[in-house]
Amino acid sequence: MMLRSNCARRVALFAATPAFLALALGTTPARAESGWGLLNMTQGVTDMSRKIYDLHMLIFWVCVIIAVVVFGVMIWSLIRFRKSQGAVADTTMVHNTKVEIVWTALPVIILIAMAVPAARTLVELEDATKTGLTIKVTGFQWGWNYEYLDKGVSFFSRLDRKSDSARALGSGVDPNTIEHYLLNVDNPLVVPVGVKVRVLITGADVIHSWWVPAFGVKKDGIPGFANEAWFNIDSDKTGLYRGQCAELCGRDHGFMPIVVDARSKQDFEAWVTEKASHQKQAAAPTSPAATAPTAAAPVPAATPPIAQANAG
Ligand SMILES: [Cu+2]
Repeated sequence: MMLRSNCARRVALFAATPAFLALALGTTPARAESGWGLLNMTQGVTDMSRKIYDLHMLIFWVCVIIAVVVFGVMIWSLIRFRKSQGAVADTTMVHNTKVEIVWTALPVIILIAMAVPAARTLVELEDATKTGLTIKVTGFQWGWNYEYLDKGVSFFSRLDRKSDSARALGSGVDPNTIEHYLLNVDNPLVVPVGVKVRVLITGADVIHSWWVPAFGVKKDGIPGFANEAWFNIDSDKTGLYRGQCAELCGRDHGFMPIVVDARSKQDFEAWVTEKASHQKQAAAPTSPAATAPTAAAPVPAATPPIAQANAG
C-alpha cells in the first residue's frame, strides 16, 4: 500500500512537470523578454503570427496530453506488474481485435482533429492577395537587397560596421560591448504598419532564408525562384524588429541579420518619397562625362553593396 502510494506520487509528479513547464512557457504575458518565455515561440506583432502561435500552443498541449497518458500508463504498468510482485507474463495473449481497432482509430481521429486548424492557418498564410505594398527581397552572400517595386527605391542591407569590425579575428573588441551584436544592419527595411506587405523572396547566389519571427515569416530565397510571403503589422506596433538568415548559406551565414523598421503610414510615405528622390538624383547624370555611352547601363543594380550602403 505504502509502495503504491509512493508510485502514484511519482507518476503524478511526472505528469505535473511538463504541464508546469508548458504553463510557464505559454500563458504568462511577458513571455518574450526573459526567463522561460525565451524558450517558446514569440507571439509576434501580426494577426497571422498570433494565429501561428495559437496553433503551436494547441498542438503542444495535444502532445503534452498524449505524452502524459502514454508514459503514465507505461510507467504504471512497469511498476504495478513487476516480477518481484509476483507478476507472470501472459504468453497466450497474442491478438486483440478490439484493442487494435481502438489504437488505430484513436490516432486517426487525433490527427484529423489537428489537421483542421493547421490547414485553416496554412490556407490563410498563403493568401497573399489584396496587399498594399510589394518588396522584392534578394539574399546574397552575405546580406540583403530590398527593392520596393513601383516605388523607385532599392538598397542593400548589411551587417552594421561595429559588429563587423568586432567579429574580425583578433579585433580586440569585446562583443559584449556592442549593442545588438550581429543583429544590427546599416540600412533597415522600412515598412508601414497596418498595411498588408507582400515580400517576394529570392536568392542571388545560393539559398538564403528571410526570417523575422515577430511577423511569423520564414521563407527561403532560392536563386531562380520568387517565393511569396506577407505580413501586416498591428497599427500600434511601430518599432524595430529583428531577424536573421535561417538557411546555412556559406561562411558568413551568421553575419547577415535582418532589421525591419516599422513606421506609421505617414512616416513611411515621407521616407519612401524622400528615398526615391534621393536615389533618382544619385542615378541621374551630373556632368557631361557621365553621359558617356557607359552611363546608359542600369546603374542602381550594378552599384556595389558598400557604395550603396554608404549612400543611404
Ligand atoms: Cu543567408
